[in-house]
Amino acid sequence: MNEISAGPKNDSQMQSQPQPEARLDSQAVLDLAMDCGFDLAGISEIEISAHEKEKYRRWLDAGNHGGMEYLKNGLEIRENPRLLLDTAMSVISLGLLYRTPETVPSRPDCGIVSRYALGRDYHKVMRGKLKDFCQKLERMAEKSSLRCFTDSAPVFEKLYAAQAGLGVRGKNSLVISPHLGSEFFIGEVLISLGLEACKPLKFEPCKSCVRCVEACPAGAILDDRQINASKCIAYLTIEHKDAIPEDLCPSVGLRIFGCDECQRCCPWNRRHIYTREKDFACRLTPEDLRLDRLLEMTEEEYLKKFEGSVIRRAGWIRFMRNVIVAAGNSGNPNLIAAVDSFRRHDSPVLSLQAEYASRRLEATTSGG
Ligand code: B12
Ligand code: SF4
Repeated sequence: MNEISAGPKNDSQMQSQPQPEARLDSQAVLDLAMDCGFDLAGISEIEISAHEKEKYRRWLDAGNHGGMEYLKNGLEIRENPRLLLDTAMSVISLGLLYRTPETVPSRPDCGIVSRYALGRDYHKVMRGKLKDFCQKLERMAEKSSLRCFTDSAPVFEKLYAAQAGLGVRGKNSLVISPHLGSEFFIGEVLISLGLEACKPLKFEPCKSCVRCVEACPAGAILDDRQINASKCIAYLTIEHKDAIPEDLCPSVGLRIFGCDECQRCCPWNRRHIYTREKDFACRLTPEDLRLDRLLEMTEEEYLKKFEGSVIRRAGWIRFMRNVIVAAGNSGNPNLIAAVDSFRRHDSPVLSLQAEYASRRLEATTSGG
């Protein structure tokens, strides 16, 4: 395994004027994060600028969030994170790399699962690590109050991570670290102490590069480091509740959970630097992802197969919907009967999706 460079650890990245209320050495906090197994760590102030708030509201107003109403409902907390911890002064952002040397080789008869979902559910892994970090931090800063999150509260995780110097936002909207690329999860700890903040990195990852914009099968990447989530395949296969609209199905291809295209093509992800986290080791093989087998999978089998995996969070209906879409895109005539059988399914999501997929399979396999 290659050595992973730690996040901002040296004093030169700290702001010159420590805040008067700081009672904890920021460098000690960053060192503790590394000792707890995180790959990146940084500290920022908790305030969100009016410009960011406005930008986010405009993104919502344009309908880019699709059906993710929680992004709208959590607006008040996002804009005022002290509603999560009223004494919070600083945010400690933490990054955990998930890139593994092994992935599932692509095969035309198999569905594709995004890299972040190949191992143990990252919420569980991050939660365990954050808990350990917070317990140790509490011992260092006895009278402080802490709360930690990872994808579990309306918090601008990418924004804080960028402000804390973990990386810089790329055109695909993700935070790219000059050391690790973008294949890392973000978690954060809100703390009642005013810690000395790190400086954002002076690093421009994208410049004139448009690889991700061109590679995105859904044309979902907008200007200004944002995406139209309602078209993004990760949204369609994970968050979207209903049948995937017929016109968007071709872009999904064989992807049955998430999408990696805008990261796979990114030059910052080319380095052979891998996670140290054993729980992220790939648990799936091509045999697990054979579309003919998945089309026959019962809910019980699904729950068993994906126990401990983030895939289980989608639920059987959404997952089978994705398998039906992929089967429809496969051009494999052997899957027609299995797809057709879902047209009479009690779930309107599955029956409608099967109708679209059957149409597409018939058209592609009959040369029409
Ligand atoms: C909703 C959501 C999604 C949605 C929407 C994604 C999106 N880009 O908005 C969907 C379902 C599509 C999605 C997909 C994925 N997601 Co997601 N997702 C989230 C979630 C819960 C909220 C993101 C959000 O607020 N989006 C709304 C947009 C408008 O917000 P924003 O992009 O942060 O932009 C705001 C500011 O940052 C600012 N801003 C914009 N541009 C710039 C530029 C500069 C210079 C600055 C300073 C600020 C700035 O303006 C905006 C408004 O203020 C976060 C967790 C969290 N709580 O943050 C994870 C999160 C962003 N997802 C993550 C991951 C891993 C993914 C996937 C890679 C999973 C996969 N393989 O399928 C894909 C990647 C797709 C992509 N290109 O974004 C990670 C990203 C880690 C990283 N290194 O960046 C996060 C942080 C989860 C985590 N805890 O690790 N996701
Ligand atoms: S995850 Fe896939 S669909 Fe979404 S923006 Fe990236 S390349 Fe496009």
